[in-house]
Amino acid sequence: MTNNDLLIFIPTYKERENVRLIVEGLRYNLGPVPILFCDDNSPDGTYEAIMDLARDDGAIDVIRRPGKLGIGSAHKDGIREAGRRGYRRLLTLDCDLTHQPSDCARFVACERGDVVVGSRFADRESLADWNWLRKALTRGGHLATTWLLRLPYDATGALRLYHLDRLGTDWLDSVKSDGYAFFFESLMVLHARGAAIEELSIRLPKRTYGNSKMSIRELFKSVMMMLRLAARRREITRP
Ligand SMILES: Nc1nc2c(ncn2[C@@H]2O[C@H](COP(=O)(O)OP(=O)(O)OP(=O)(O)O)[C@@H](O)[C@H]2O)c(=O)[nH]1
Ligand SMILES: [Mg+2]
Repeated sequence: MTNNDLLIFIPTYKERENVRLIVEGLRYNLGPVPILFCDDNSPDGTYEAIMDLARDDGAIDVIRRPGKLGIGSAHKDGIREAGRRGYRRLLTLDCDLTHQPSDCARFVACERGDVVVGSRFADRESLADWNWLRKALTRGGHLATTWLLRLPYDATGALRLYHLDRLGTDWLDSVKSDGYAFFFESLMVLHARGAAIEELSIRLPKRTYGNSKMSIRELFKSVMMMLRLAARRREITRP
């Protein structure tokens, strides 16, 4: 693996307890791969916790933004930064250990496709630890992206491997969402551009520390974005 082969990107908002655990898990499973965090000035000291880790580990870096600008905008900044730094591949994941570092190793080993996304629907046991409400919301989101956006993938997850050497980053200019809708909008744009999308089955334990940042308001905004994208689907997917 060359120095510019792989970057790991992790957005954080109020994840102080989780940053050390995720870094330990990634180091154990993937070795000294560079990790870039994007923290939105979390009020709980997440940035300081990342800087503590970075003092002992030179392969940890962080973008600090002035306030909570949204998970989608963090992913866009991370992907663009990886492109600017010349990385061939970018692995993205959540900080809360729902994306398991052992699964990340399978993504990194996957050379198929232009983008590899984690699937929570290929294996019946993927969401075994979750309560019925989160399962219902996740399955509902999956049905909606499958039928309204015609995306035959798990389009709402953040565990992804982008082969930036094949995709570049210009496609991001077409992705407007700064919130959770980023995940399905980005996949729709990539799908429309003919990118090869691969899926790997993943199992998600539920969050152990910290709280979900997905508010009712964020959920509502994502649903509205999905309806807008569904209405524009033919225009977006026209060759
Ligand atoms: N930089 C940044 N990170 C964010 C923002 N919103 C969420 N995140 C991070 O994005 C990741 C996913 O957010 P979660 O709150 O876990 O969302 P979720 O997975 O839908 O919710 P849970 O299932 O309850 O964990 C976590 O690492 C968050 O800290 C944001 O506005 N800015
Ligand atoms: Mg989560």
